[in-house]
Amino acid sequence: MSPASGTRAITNATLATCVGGRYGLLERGAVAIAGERIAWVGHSDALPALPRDTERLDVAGALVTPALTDCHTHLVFAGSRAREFERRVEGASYEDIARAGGGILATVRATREAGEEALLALAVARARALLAEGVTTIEVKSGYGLDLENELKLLRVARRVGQSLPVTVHTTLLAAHTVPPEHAGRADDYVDLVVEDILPAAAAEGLVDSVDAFCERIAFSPSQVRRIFERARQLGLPVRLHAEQLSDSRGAALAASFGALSADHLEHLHEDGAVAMARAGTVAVLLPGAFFFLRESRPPPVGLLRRHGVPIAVASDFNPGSSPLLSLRLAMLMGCTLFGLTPAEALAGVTVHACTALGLGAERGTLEPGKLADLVVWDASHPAELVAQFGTDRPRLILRRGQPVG
Ligand code: DI6
Ligand code: FE
Repeated sequence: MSPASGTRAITNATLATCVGGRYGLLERGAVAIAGERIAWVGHSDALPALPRDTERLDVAGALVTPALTDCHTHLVFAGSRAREFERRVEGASYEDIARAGGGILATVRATREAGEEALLALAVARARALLAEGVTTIEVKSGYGLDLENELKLLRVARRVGQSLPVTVHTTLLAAHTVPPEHAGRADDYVDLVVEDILPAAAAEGLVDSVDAFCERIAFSPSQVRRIFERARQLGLPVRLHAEQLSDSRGAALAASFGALSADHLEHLHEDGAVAMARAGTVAVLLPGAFFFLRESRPPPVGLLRRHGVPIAVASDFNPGSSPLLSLRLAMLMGCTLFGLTPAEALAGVTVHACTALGLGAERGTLEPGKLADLVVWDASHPAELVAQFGTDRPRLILRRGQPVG
């Protein structure tokens, strides 16, 4: 139950405010919450006078961070690709399997057959697992429908996830994930369909918060992506891009030229791409789950991103084919062990920079007055403990818009 004044105060906390992309540690810190928003952040001794019925919680030194944001997931799909993993372990590559009609298309077949309610049940269970580890904002892509009816179906399911659980869902239209079977060998015709039908229809239904594409040899060329981004721009929708995952297609620079919110993966990024991203304020979203599961050997150029001041986010990329990783906490750890991120970068990558990658930075991602009171009290006393441990602890308390979750 909420106090009548809607005021809460968490005191005696080790705060990691994440302001400026650093830990922003404050020992013996306090956060006052009025309604949905953070009203005050500071030292517990300096807490201003609050209404008498304020609900106070002394957390005895426990760590408090902004709630986590998973800014890249493919949460809505049916079917399993475990048999494909068997083939990959025996030597087939991800690209071989895709070219032979497996890969993304295998999931498209299963997803087209599934009804909206069945897909919703699957997606809600997945989102619940993320929420349990402190994730209250989730980006959800379409991309396993690949025709008008089925792409809209996936986006509707994504929106309904946000109505079924206390999480905020950012929907992304990824109709240009791969060329569907009915357009095999006619990628440009499929891009026509995306540009003329799917994108405007999804936008008209209010189902699209941003537009993504897979820019890759096995998917769409930069000129095809450009057509999709131009349409998105006409419709006033921000863009993001799967870029430089398996090869260098110069997708990051293209995305930056459209002021993209993010460019994601980036294993094969070159310096000109990093420079363009820095200038455009495009966030680099690193996806160590896909790197790990595809047994890649070339990590994204983190040094280059740092040198040019590109903000770095980390996400799960949860999907059935390249990253069946339903844990943002583990993605943080893998960002450190596989890509050389520091734990501070990993935390910033799932809070402040992840929110910027969704265009939500003004409202979320740090502990600051005026922001939404989405935060987590952890069974930990330092943020490095959130990273240097896996498969274990859970949040002690999750607040979303000032209200306890669960
Ligand atoms: N890159 C990826 O890693 C995922 N999509 C993409 O564009 C893979 C999705 C899948 O294999 O199902
Ligand atoms: Fe992805």
